[in-house]
Amino acid sequence: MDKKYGLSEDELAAFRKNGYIGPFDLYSPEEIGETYKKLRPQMFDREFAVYDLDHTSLLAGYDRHLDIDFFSQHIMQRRILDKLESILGPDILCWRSELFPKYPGDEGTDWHQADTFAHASGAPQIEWPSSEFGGAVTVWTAVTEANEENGCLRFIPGTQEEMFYDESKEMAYKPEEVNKLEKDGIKRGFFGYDYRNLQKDPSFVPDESAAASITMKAGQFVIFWSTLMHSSFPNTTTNKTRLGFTARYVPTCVKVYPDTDTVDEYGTVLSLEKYGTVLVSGEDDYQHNKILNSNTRGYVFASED
Ligand SMILES: O=C(O)CCC(=O)C(=O)O
Repeated sequence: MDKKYGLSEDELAAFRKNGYIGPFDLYSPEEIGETYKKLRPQMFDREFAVYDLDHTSLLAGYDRHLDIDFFSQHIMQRRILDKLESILGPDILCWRSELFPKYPGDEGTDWHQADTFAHASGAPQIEWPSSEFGGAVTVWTAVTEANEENGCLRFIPGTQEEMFYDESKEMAYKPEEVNKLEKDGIKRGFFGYDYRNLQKDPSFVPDESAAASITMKAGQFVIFWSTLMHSSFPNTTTNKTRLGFTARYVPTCVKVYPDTDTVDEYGTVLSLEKYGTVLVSGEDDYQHNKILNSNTRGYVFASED
């Protein structure tokens, strides 16, 4: 059956070649602007959040689709899911979401690729059946406008099938030191880590000249493989926060947080007691993962038109 918002053959071919596709419209700038006003106090309110963290923690933006109704609905928007089904097939889990604010003056995000997401925790967070290449399909939604001045994403097209980083290498958490680093004249870091520590070849330098800037209107989303080489610019404005919301999806055959009930990264240990994946599409024939049917406020996950 044709999907109303599915990718066309040309779009799918472009996604396979480049590792990303979009941006696509989802909410109008006015609609998301109004939503953002309501979301701000909700983002500070952690009463129903699945992790016991202060709102100032770096990980406070993790998995808010599990307690904030707007994000619970957002991860199941048909405009997103139809496209994901074109890429991943019918049976899909959302296993992680993250809020990525960049406040005026903040550094950009270092060039990186994520295959198992072991990069900060040292333990694989997702595990594909052995024959398949890993990673997650990421949907990054611009809650505010994102441009070259306030920190839009940068992608190096076509880099998604070769890992230039070894996520099993040690990467020390040193926020005081690494936040001051400049790479090729651009202030970038990786949330207290120096991502270059994971390079397979220590002399490797990402080819910035091949990079595309993904400028986005508020309310648009872009889809990319987490294994695509990606980064973002610093926020060089004095008054324009950039906020992105990332949702990460995998097919149901993937094991999420295999053999662990905690996550230890960015200097914080999280208990996975209240965590679960969300079956956003199709059936789960594998039953590898705990699946939540509703968020912690009782909102029942259902696809949104
Ligand atoms: O928003 C950013 O600066 C980085 C986002 C990112 O790395 C991701 O969504 O995977």
